[in-house]
Amino acid sequence: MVPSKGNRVRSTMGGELSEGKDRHTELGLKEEDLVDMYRYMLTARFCDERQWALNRQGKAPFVVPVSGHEGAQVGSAWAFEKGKDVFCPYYRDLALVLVAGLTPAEVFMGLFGKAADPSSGGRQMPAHWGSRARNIITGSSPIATQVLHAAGIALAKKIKKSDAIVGTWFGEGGTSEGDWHGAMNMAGIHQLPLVLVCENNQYAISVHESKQVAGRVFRRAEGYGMPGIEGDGNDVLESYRLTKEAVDRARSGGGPSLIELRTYRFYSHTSDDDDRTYRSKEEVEAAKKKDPIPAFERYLSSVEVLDEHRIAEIREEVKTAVAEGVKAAEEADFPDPATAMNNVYADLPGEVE
Ligand SMILES: Cc1ncc(C[n+]2csc(CCOP(=O)(O)OP(=O)(O)O)c2C)c(N)n1
Ligand SMILES: [Mg+2]
Repeated sequence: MVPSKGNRVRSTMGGELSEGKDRHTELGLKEEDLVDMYRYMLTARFCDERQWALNRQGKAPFVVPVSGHEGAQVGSAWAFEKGKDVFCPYYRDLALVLVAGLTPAEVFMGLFGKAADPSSGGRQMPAHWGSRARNIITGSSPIATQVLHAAGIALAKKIKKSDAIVGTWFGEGGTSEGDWHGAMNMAGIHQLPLVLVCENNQYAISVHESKQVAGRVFRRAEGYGMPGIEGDGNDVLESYRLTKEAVDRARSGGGPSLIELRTYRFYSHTSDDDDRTYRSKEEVEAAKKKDPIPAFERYLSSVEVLDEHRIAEIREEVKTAVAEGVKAAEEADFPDPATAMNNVYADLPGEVE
């Protein structure tokens, strides 16, 4: 179904994947795709748990948790073509960059600031992933700047008549930024091959959505001449379906789309935040009942793709792969101090008096 401009398309799942109904075949997804999607969701979750523990052990300076967002990220990322399309993520997109091609070892290289970090050789802030080989554009820290980068890259793709498209991801807080509105405006005017995905987790650090957006995020699309679509981000298949429609539209010259995927983050904003100061334990517990991972496990069981035994095996396999990634990154070298000024100055400045 292709929504008309500004139309609302509602997910019918309400945080629960419908069971016993083969939705994935209708979406053109094979059983192998489903198992891979599940593995990526688990990989992100286990990386998150490890990085949080490493932070508390004093081994990782700064961590941005993904837990809760895995359905929205894996589902939306799955709609793009790896090796061709361009990914402009934000700091919460750990599951997304894994789908785009980063390995757990590379993620932890970045976290520890090791030389083999593909984002920057250990120079970027953690969670600002990038990889030239995978078309992942490392972001700037001011929120929503990646949306402008994405619009610029999409304009270049259009001018060059490339059939590659661009995806960009951001939180609902990011949609208050001037950069976001500028990018939306350019995308609409030039009908850019761009898919904009909002992971609405209801908070921008401590600021609730009700103090951030007077209306609804997806409705903002209408003002910029593009379809605005809302869906359940805890439902990985729904996230895929809505994004795939937008990707197909963008690739066939139909212009940009804004997709709002509603979800929740289970931990604090970052390792430097304490969410107990602005939301209740009960609210967090209620949100965890809609955890996208057990919801997908129930779906996989109901369509007989995975049984309980196989789920337990895959969980162990993924946990081991993540632990190996952590170990490889822990053992890797830090950058040579002599390279500290590489890519900073064309000519090294003289000594400062
Ligand atoms: C321009 C700018 N203002 C403020 C900040 C501080 N800041 C970092 S993340 C963040 C919250 C963003 O929330 P949202 O876009 O909803 O994404 P979420 O973290 O919830 O996934 C803020 C205010 C910043 N990095 N850049
Ligand atoms: Mg948010």
